[in-house]
Amino acid sequence: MPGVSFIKILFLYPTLYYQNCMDAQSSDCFNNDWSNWVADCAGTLFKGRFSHSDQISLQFNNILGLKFSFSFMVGKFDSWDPGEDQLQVLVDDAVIDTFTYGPYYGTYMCFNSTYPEYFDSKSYVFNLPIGRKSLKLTLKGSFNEGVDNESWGAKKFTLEILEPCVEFYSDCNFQGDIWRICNGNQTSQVRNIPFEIKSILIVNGIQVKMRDPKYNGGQTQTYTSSQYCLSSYQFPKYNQNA
Ligand SMILES: [Ca+2]
Ligand SMILES: [Ca+2]
Repeated sequence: MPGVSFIKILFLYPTLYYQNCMDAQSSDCFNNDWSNWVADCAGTLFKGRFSHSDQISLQFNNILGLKFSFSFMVGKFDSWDPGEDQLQVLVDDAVIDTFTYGPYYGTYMCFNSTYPEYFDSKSYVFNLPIGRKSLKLTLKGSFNEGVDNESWGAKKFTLEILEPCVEFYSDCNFQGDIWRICNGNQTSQVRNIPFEIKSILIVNGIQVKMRDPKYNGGQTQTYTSSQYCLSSYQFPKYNQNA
């Protein structure tokens, strides 16, 4: 078993992984995440407007964690009818919430002047299976009339990793054997790993520190982003046969 003198992983909480369209007039509301449709309701930009069976999704790859928090603000525009019209939130195609509002719920702000608007903050905590490296979030509408009568929008998308993981691999580009550390604590300190580390998958907000007396003059190496090919990180017990 090869020895690494020192590996320390610092998990900083919460790990804010993704944000989009956070402010009333954020310019990134116009990027292509989720959708390139943008609507302005009384000075507040939303992705939208959507109606009928419109749905929007965002796929996250090379994301690592056991527990996540997803939040957004929904804009209910005009005449939503309970029992007919609804919006669903899906994680990897599994529905985690379904909600609706009444046609006269809210205050009159924009679009059809007969019906009011309502801005509502939504937040969800969910788990992913260990080893999963991708995540798809979807907002899926079901409305029987068009945007002139009833529609929705969304903004303030935020994805946080509540329980992040780090994965070490025996080959470059996240291939080969996997050695994984997930932690709900602030730090994790490890003294033995099962192979020479060739690549490391690290999400934003995590620091991995590694040290060995015979490597790099015993200096601590700190990594704050994924390492695709650590060709130089030869631990002593591997070097002896090189
Ligand atoms: Ca209206
Ligand atoms: Ca309807």
